[in-house]
Amino acid sequence: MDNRNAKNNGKTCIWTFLYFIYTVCPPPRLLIVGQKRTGKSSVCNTILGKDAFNTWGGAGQSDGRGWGTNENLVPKQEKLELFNALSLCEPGPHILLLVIPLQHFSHSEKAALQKRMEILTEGVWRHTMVGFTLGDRLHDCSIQDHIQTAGKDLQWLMEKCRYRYHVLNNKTPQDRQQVSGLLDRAEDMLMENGGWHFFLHMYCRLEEEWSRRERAMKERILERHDGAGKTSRGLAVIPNHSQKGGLHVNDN
Ligand SMILES: Nc1nc2c(ncn2[C@@H]2O[C@H](COP(=O)(O)OP(=O)(O)OP(=O)(O)O)[C@@H](O)[C@H]2O)c(=O)[nH]1
Ligand SMILES: [Mg+2]
Repeated sequence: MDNRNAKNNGKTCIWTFLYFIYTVCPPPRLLIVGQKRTGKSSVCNTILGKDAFNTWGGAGQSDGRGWGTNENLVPKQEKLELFNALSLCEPGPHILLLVIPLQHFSHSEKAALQKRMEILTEGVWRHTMVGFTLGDRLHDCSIQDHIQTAGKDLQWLMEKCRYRYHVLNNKTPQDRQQVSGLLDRAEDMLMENGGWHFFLHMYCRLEEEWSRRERAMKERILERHDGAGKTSRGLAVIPNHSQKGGLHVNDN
């Protein structure tokens, strides 16, 4: 945990992202990210088992949440904070713990999150896990029921994260089982990723290379099939924006 941010809420309260780095020695390194007032500091405190970070204000009230005024444009300051957070956990975090309260996850929240994750490239998702806060609000409902009934935006997020999530109730930090469950999940992710951490520079280079190859392949196919994207057998060529950057041929 980088304690440089601890008890420094005068500064951190204006941040839309807040980052705390938790280092279980040795790895995994966790970078905790999320919108304002979603419970990031509380998650850090729960993991640490002590009040290292200030938490105040309404408990996850929706009017206090948000990424800023324009969900489609990520302010420069936010980007700088994000890169700064990444540099604090050099060579890179193993896990990005995305803090999402167990409340309605709206379409605009999804759009805002998507814009921010795009900065980190598509590859960031394989290092991302959702930490649901406000676990105490689940009551009799199971987390699976919540996900199933929460609508397509949360479904989208779950698919992006390959259903890697963990529920936390920060009102019961003495419950150490929830913390060990979270860290176990983080360890599993680390294994799934072959021990690799998130490395922004490398993922940017990979994305450039994938789109370069995709462009080149598309050009070659178009050249071969009189530039219309239609083959002589009537097969339409559809670009595939997946990470592998290949092309699919759709038979219709
Ligand atoms: N009931 C309940 N309240 C929570 C939980 N987690 C956080 N809160 C409350 O939500 C509010 C915001 O929590 P913080 O941890 O300060 O959230 P934050 O994301 O660090 O907020 P900023 O740093 O201002 O962006 C506080 O009042 C917390 O007590 C939880 O699991 N259950
Ligand atoms: Mg905070």
